[in-house]
Amino acid sequence: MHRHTAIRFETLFEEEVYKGLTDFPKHLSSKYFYDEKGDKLFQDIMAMPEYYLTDAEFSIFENHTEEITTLFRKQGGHFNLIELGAGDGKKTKILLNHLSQNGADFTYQPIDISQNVLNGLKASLAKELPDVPIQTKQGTYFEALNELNGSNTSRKVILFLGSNIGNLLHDQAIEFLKQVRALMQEEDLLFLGVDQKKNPQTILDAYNDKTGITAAFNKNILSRINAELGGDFDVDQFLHWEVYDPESGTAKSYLVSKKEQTVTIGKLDFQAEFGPWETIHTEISQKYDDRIIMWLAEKSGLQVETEFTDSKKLYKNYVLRK
Ligand code: AVI
Repeated sequence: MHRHTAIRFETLFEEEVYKGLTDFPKHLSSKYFYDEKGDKLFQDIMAMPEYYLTDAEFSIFENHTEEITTLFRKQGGHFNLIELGAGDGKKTKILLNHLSQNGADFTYQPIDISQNVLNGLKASLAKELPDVPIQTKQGTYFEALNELNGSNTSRKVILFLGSNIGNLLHDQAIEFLKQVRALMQEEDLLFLGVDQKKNPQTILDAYNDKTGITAAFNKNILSRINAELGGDFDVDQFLHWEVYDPESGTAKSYLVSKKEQTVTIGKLDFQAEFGPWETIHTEISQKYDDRIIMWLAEKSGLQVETEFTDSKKLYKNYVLRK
């Protein structure tokens, strides 16, 4: 039975879990994959051979270091290299190293929701690239961007890598890009990493690896509900399922209930009923081509200045301006 009286939620997580599991069809947001265990599983995904995205972006940075850093330095003077959702900074370190060795006047400003991630990044940079000035900001992209903007007038180069934009629906991506644009000056750059449309099988393999790491990552959202909201999901009774539509370029992840079952979520004081093979939609990972990117840029008032790709054209980094 669902509780239909007005419920007071203590956190957005509680509210979204309740709404998502009482909706039809059911859904949960992929932003909740990332607790400590989820962060670790995502690191494992990035290291898998099937997950070509990370290697492709890494190779773009390695093969085009000079051109990319020259673009960043084009206007001269001090600039802030801001990274939205920095993670372990592995790819960015290639650029940081090159900039620092060539005497660029810049400050690296990684933004991440997780202080844990930022501490790790700070420690590894202090060891590997001690000359790079770093200023970390914990928070959501916009809180942190706004704060950085208010406190500093330096030129900005904003990095949004790893096809993170692909986890947003087109409307959300446009809203996001518009908000980034509002914080940009004429001379600022947005450096955007996006996965490309390709052989559909390559995409399905990347999001449904045989070792089951992606399945564990997807199911981690249920484990989180168990741990944080007193849920009793039996994660083995759900199947990780991936589909890819080559026309729209949208990969979608689901958790599929293997049987009729009832799950109690203690903290929310409600029970979610699942029919056999009922789905919970958990994530989209959008794939793009130049036309989609041009359309997104136009809708959000940005212009594509140039782009970089890897030898197999699996992935692209676009440079955008206001
Ligand atoms: C973080 N994000 C860009 C990843 C992606 O490719 O959509 C998350 C992920 N989901 C499954 N595998 C990786």
